[in-house]
Amino acid sequence: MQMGFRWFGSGNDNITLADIKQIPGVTSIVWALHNKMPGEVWETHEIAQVAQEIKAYGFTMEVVESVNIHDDIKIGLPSRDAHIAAYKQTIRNLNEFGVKVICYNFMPIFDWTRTELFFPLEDGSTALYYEKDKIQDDPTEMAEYILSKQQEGNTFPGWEPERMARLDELFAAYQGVTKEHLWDNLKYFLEALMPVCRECGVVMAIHPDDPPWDIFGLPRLIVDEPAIKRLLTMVDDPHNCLSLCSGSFSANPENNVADMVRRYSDRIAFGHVRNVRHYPNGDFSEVSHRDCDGHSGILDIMTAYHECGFTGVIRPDHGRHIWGEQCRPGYGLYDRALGIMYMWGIWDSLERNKK
Ligand SMILES: [Mn+2]
Repeated sequence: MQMGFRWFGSGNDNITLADIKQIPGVTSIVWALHNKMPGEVWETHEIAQVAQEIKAYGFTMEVVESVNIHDDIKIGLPSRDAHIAAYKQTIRNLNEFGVKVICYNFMPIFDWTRTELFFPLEDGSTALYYEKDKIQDDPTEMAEYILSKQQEGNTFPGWEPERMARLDELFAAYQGVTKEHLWDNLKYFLEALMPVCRECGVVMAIHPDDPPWDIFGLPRLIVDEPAIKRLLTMVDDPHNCLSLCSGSFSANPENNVADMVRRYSDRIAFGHVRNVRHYPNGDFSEVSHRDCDGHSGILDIMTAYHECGFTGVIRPDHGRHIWGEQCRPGYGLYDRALGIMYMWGIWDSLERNKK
């Protein structure tokens, strides 16, 4: 396992590379050009600038999270081919800087969805929370709430205000896009990219839908084990992989993430580790990484990765907001650093006791 940490870039993150360097065992920065809109080519001179900063601290940068997919590709419009051509160019450009894993998602319109970004937990910290009853027919209120929590000057990946301003237009464009259409469009996209991925040795690693069920009448694909199986077999190429997010999948108590790790370890290119607590009414809250604080099964998940001899990058996904830290929702320094130490504690102990 290599330990990664998501960093949003100079001027776009209160956390510095110097801060991250002091977290034990972090060797890899999970990064992106956050000013890029879906569909734009990431130019080499722009990548070079970030690469220089990351490499100056001795970090690797093999995982990008995310290169977002233009809605025209997800909808399956004729203009998708031009966007796919741009995506291929971005893959080639990233490959020049040693990028090997591209995380992306195929969620229509909305990225991760929560109803409360600073929900108070019993210990005085706050965390991201999902109240099932608040996600009904009209997404406007939720979108406005989430955008209102955007920090001055900092981007909010997946919630670009430019896209959110066109919500009605986007919903209209997705009218008639069924789950099967969305699967077809994902297949079309991946099949188009595979030759470039093979040529460059870069893998596409899809992030599951968060939460893993349909919202606002929009179809969602990567929600459970049968969906993983369908994804990996419909484009059966070692460059078609997963970013296995324990928190996303385990928001549905039916999903067993440790089993997913064991079953698909050869196609997991990148891991997000996060713990989720379920409430009986279907709501869920994010919690600390400690196994007993939630229901994701962090001990089993880490054990499964260890058993499989996982050598890819794992990062703590979201953390709570603790000790008064002012930060992007879910992306503070302190609790993610605690999560890393918890993961290393499990891992080092498994290593020592390895037969
Ligand atoms: Mn995740």
